[in-house]
Amino acid sequence: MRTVTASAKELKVNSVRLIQELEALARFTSVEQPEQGTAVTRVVFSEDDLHAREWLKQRARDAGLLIREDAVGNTFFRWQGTEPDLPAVGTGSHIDAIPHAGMYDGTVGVLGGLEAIRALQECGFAPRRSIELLLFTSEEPTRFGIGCLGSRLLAGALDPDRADNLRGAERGQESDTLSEVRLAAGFQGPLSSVRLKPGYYHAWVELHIEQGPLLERAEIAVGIVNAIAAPASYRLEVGGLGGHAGALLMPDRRDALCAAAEIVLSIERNTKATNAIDTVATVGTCDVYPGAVNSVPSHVTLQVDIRDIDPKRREAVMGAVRRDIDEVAFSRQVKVTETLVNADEPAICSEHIVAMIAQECREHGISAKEMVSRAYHDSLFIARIAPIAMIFIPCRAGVSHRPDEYAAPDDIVNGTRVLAATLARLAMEQ
Ligand code: HGY
Ligand code: MN
Ligand code: MN
Repeated sequence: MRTVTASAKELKVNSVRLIQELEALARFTSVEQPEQGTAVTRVVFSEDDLHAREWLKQRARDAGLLIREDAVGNTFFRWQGTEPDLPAVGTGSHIDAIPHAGMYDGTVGVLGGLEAIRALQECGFAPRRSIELLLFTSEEPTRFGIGCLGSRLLAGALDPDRADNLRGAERGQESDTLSEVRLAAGFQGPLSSVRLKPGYYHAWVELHIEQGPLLERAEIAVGIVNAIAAPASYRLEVGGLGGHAGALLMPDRRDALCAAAEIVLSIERNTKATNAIDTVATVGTCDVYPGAVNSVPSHVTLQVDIRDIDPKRREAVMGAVRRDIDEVAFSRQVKVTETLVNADEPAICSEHIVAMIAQECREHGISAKEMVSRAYHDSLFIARIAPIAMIFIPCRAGVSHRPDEYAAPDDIVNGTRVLAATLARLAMEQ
């Protein structure tokens, strides 16, 4: 049995198996398929999600991995090392998908991680440190309104009681709490048991599609992430006065949707005013009550997502937006309440692991460049308990969170090969 690091030459990623598994996983969805592309909706703890998890667990069992699920459904697939008591080397990502998303976001990191382990097994490599593949619960904010739910709990970055009482963000209806949903899905135990001890991981590397156009534009095969932008999200409730669309005269109106529209444009204007390419903001949902064509909107709920690699600049944008909100509230006689969902710090990646990935790319003859991740990932929170890095692969035209999201097989295989070689090197470290 080989104990040296798996050399680049001997690593054989089984691309047919990997692409077939990505296609199989994409079928765990109930959403209607478009003419072009592959649409995937897979909300956490939905039937589709639970069936996909069972399918994945069987693939991991077939690879001889030890499986553990925690109280929120984070699932650990461990390849035991020759020194199992040493802190493991981790990799992984998510399989939940926002409505009408694509088939590569997250899944490339989960199935690429599984394939990296199998490629190392098949070339006779024996890791000193265990290598652990992690499937995170609820990376997407779709159901519970906050992203990276599972990794926040692993890193101690979210209060377990607050988490258990999060109510589904399926708008307009009272939905179950996380506690009710996870117990019904079979994940028992207190959420306080989810947190990992510091030092649990020796190192962590996540493989993910770039979800942006830079690698493809530069014709570079691998992005080595050196920092992950800081996300923040808010819920804004705009309370006005409803009424009959015909009888309520314009001077008497306190139209919540018109006020919300001014707020949405303020968010866009103040974000652009930073003239910083790294500052981005999105109002992704707008729920109008009562939502009838002949009724003046009395209440609107906006979910706001704002990110920057510089959290201070992000906060300055929100400060300017709040000043505009005060003016809109006064001039339109509406009441606006702000609820902070999350405001996180950015993550800086480990220079050591970044350099190691760069070396692996050189040895594999794969073009690479360092870059910032503007999307957030579970690695943003794992960075609080372990040294991390991420490996990006190109996605066509930078498209993501859409059915026409696409990553080429060669790029997926390249990323998986670099991941496997990096995990092997890390797993042999003192
Ligand atoms: O929104 C994000 O950045 C991630 O794709 N959930
Ligand atoms: Mn996503
Ligand atoms: Mn993702």
